[in-house]
Amino acid sequence: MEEYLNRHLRHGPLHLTLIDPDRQDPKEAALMAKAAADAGSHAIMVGGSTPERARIVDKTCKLIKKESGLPVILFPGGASQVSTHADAIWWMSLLNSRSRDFLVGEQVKGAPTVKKLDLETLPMGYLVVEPGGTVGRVGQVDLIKRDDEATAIAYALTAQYFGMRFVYLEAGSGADRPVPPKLIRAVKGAIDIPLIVGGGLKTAAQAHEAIEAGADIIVTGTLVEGVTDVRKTLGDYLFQLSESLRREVRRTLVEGDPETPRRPEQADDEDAEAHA
Ligand code: 1GP
Repeated sequence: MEEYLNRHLRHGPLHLTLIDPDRQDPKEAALMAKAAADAGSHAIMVGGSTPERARIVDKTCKLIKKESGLPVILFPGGASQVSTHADAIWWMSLLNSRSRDFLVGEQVKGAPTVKKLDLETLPMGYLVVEPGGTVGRVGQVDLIKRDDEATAIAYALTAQYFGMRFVYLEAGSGADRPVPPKLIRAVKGAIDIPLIVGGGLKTAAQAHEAIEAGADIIVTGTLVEGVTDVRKTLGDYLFQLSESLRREVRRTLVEGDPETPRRPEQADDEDAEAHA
């Protein structure tokens, strides 16, 4: 999985779709994932900040993989959310939490299961920025202030020096304000590992700003929740973000080629120009 992400990152930013298994039944989740795959999303993240029942997580992952063909990365809110049907798990520590549970406790509980299932771990430092939403509250977070670049950089460097291979700046799912581009730029300038940004990226303009500021991977969840035509909504959104994502959309929506995993390196310049 990490190899898949890094290979795609060489061609431009990635988009991941977050699906919370608690918000719909597994069949509906699978249809959303299929539409996200058609629209050009690179992988599906499954998880949420409230403790889902393990069976629902498992069934959701299984159907998503079967229906969409996209890789599934677990985004666990706790140790119970581990599934044998996922390709990998964000092995994350909520670094600005005040709770030992979210720093290391849940991870200690879940590690033996991860070993047993032979799940690939993607070590990630998870940092919650104002407003923070549910994850800020549930995760007992000392929120990073939106204008406090020094603190954000210090946390991001801490993640990198610990050997974590991704940093995630999270404003909270459904946030009314996403992570400010200035904060993204500051963090990106300080670290050498891929930067994930999510929370409140409701418009393509906001996501574009995040990418321009240095986000390597953007995550959206709320954008496709309760939407009737996920394929079109997400396709239109991704088409506006970057040339490499435009190529993904072109391959899927225009060519009708939902085959995965995606290979943006195979899309030639002519394709991109034709739809610029
Ligand atoms: C939450 O960053 C993700 O962890 C997605 O946020 O639901 O606001 O897109 P949204």
